[in-house]
Amino acid sequence: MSRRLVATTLLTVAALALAACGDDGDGGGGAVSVEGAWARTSPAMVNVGAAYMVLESDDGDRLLSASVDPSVAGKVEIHETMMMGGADTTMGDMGAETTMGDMGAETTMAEGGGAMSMQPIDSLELPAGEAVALEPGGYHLMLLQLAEPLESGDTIEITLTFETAGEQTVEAEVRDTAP
Ligand SMILES: [Cu+2]
Repeated sequence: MSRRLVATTLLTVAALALAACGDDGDGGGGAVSVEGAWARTSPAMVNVGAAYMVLESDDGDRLLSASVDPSVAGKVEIHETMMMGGADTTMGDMGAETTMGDMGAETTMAEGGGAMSMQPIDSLELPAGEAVALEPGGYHLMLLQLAEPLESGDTIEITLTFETAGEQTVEAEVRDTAP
């Protein structure tokens, strides 16, 4: 009995050690795949921007937060975009700090009728093996308190914090339109 217990313990330790190695960042293990990261150019009068990418985790994970250097933006939030039913719902429950810029950046997407609104979410679930797209009109990373407008051709570094995979830094190209 006790010998089996020891063997099990050793196996567990070995598995943990392997998992830890995988996290060291060579793309194996629990790393989340990040594809096609880009950020939209921001109009000069607006101090918020948005970044997009496709995330996929083999084993399932959760995006907890994102950040950028203070020289890019003061704060990054995970947002989801929602279709609003009525035409008179526009500015309702948005924080004063994000209001104008968010509306400017996002209402252009609402051409099919109906107003769009967005709100911060605490985290973004990444089901195992399922690509989760952050894209215009859907989930996105909101860059608040931009230090300078995002201009086409710029590249910004975004650090993503995942529940399991930990921190991963990606480069996002600033573009006028989706790649
Ligand atoms: Cu947003």
